[in-house]
Amino acid sequence: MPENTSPLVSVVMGSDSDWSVMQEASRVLTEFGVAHEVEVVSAHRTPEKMIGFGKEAAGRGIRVVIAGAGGAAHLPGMLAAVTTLPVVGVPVPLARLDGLDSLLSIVQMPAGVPVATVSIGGARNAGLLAIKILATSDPALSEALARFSAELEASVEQKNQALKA
Ligand code: RP5
Repeated sequence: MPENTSPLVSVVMGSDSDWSVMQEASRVLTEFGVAHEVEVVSAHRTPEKMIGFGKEAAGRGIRVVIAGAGGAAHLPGMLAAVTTLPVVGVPVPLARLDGLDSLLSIVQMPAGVPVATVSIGGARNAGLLAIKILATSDPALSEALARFSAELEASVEQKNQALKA
């Protein structure tokens, strides 16, 4: 499926060190032909950029923001505070605490400022969730998702048959 030229999804992360996890979001978006951008935006090291980025994302045509961060992972929540776009949060696991700190930092948002939090390191699912959000108004993407689900189902059955062989 050809990608559109202007990005519909923004994949942002607190540090370039998050890329090894966050690249899975970018990869699945590419698989589905969804135009997206990738950017390092730190809530703590580049706070002014973060606020501007969040405020301007919708105006630039972005429809979903995927934000990954580790440790004191404030980026997804702070972006959600300054944009009306849906924000999907990815807890990035660091060497210490195995990502539980990241998960709790992202998932415990106050009422009124939601972040759709995926599992620790769950960047691929974050990408798929963004695709599902876009597919609510894109029949071709919806059909691609249906094919993807059918292939997933078939792969489980193939493994089942291999076990029995
Ligand atoms: C967070 O601090 C980033 O999202 C990253 O997961 C973590 C560590 O960043 P680096 O010190 O590796 O740049 O803000």
